[in-house]
Amino acid sequence: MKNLNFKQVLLFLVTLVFSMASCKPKNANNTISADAAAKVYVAPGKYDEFYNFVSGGFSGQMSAYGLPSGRLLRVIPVFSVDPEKGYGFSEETKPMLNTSHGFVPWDDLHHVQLSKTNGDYDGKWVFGNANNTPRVARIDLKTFRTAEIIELPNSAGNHSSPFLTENTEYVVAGTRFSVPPDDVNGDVPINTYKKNFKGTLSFISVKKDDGKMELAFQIECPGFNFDLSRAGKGVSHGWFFFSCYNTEQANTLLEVNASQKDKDFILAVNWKKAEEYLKAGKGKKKTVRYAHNTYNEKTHTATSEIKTEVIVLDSKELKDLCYFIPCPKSPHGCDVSPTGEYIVGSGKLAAVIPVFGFNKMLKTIQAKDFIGNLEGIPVLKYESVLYGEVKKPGLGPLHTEFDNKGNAYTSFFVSSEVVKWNIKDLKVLDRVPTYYSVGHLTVAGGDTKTPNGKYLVAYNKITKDRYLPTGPELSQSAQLYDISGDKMQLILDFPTIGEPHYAQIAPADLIKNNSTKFYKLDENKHKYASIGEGATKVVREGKNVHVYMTAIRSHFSPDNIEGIRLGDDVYFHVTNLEQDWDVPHGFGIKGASNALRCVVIDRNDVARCVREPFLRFNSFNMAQHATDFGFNNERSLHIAQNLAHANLCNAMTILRGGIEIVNS
Ligand code: K7E
Repeated sequence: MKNLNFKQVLLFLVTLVFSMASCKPKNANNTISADAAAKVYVAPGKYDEFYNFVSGGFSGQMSAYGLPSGRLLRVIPVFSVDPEKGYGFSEETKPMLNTSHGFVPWDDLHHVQLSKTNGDYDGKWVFGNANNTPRVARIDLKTFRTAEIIELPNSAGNHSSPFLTENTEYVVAGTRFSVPPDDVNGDVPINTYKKNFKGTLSFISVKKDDGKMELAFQIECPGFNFDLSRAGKGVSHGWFFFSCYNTEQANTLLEVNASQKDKDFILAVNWKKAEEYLKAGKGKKKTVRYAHNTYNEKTHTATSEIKTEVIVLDSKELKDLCYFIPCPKSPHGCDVSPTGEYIVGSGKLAAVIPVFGFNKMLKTIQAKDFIGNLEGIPVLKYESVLYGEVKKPGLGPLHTEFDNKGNAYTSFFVSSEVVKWNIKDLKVLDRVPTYYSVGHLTVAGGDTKTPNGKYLVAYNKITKDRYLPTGPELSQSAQLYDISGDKMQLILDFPTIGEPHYAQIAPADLIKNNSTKFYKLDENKHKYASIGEGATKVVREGKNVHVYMTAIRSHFSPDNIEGIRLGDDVYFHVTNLEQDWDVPHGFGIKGASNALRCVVIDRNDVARCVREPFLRFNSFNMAQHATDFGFNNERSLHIAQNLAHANLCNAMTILRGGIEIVNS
């Protein structure tokens, strides 16, 4: 939500925000009743009931928590390098971070989405978007690893992303900012914004069995800003809804100029129709450049391919593909109820929450009840599509999710609260404060056809007074509410990694039994794998020396490497021989830029770890002290340090003066 429109909210309501942030209710602690501790207590050795997948925002990672305990289980590296897992350091994983602009080892992982079958989570994958250099990632929930990343051309600020259709037919990603096309016609002056800047919606197909993504097609829309989106489901399956703002198409001072109009829009897209047009050959091939990166579980190696073409459908020319629904001031969240009938628009600057009826929308289209036409797209009459408005809900509505009893829960950024309301009669039923300035919220299964409805988590922007201070910057914050009763009850605060934007909650049973325990050694197809200690060797190829090495607790083989000469590039390919759950090993070399960081702690991965163009020594001794291995959260560090204390470091230290080790 750190976008221009929030700046505008802050401009208008700055005093109010400050007063909200500083007026922590005196009895805040008392509002938590005595049974809260029991509700979140998960006894040592017991499992949590849910996984909570949380976006890491500017950390570029995703994290998995257990609920209701709030225990951090794993940080999953996606768009940023991660020394704990070697991601982005080992030669095997570097291609995952390749883009058409080269190696981009950072991004803002903004929203997460669990894969769905028949509108419910199926526990196979979780997707995340990169906001900055537009990308979509697929994480495999068998391994909790990033399996695939696809870059998106014709996009900038990939914010209304990644949202999924009800059978994961498509991951959909709308561009936050309209941009000129990526092809040769893209070099245009800003004063031609209205003519040349376009908003592009990307549809990425997902293969049912292995999840393989392809950029199936894009829809070129008017140059508006597409903020968030949700797929239709149930009755509205086949449609997609995008909130859009800056329909003024301003290109200066967006904080003010992009929110002049009384109403912006929700764009309704008939993607089944798009498929028909595609089949009928109505798409146009456009020249672009985007990276498509895939991690292969057999070779334990990622590859990056640059693709150069995309098929684009033009919303201006193709009838019945897109419709605009007017929506009060700068809609942000755009959420669809479990039945698919109700579409909730949350205008950040609006005083009401409009709820649209899907069937009313179809009737309005049928009756051609239009109030105009914008660049070839019919604009429907607000009153005809509107089911009703939630009156006086709060200030700054952002996001809405649903429970299993016909209720909706909306987050309010400015008034710092979660408001529960009934979908049918649109009456407000309950409100609870958040501490403070909540962004997204998530209900267990809250965007599915059958929400679980037991818990709600609010992801906050401000945490003053909630945790021990940590200098000028405070911890990020999540707050867990029990929503099983009539009244919502705050039961836990827990910090998160990075800025949590969106998150989703899935039953643990859906995921935990499918967890991969280790990679089978005889299935390892890595080019430099050593299957067993007997297969280890040192091979010279001109100036390149390949060390085929194995690691098993707690021994490297070979443990002496001789014959290295000045000017050689030495590659260490380390195969982990362990065939048991959770026995990773690390590898590092003192003084190497990747010594502490590029540690191969993958189960059976092989890594070409270090390249040394200025080698000044001619022998390694790989002996280790067996008892020195520390198998804990800081594995990589421990093992690297242990190596430094082992004989290896002696060889390195003596000759340290001239050693410079760089990544290849
Ligand atoms: Cu509302 Cu960028 Cu999804 Cu933040 S976003 S809150």
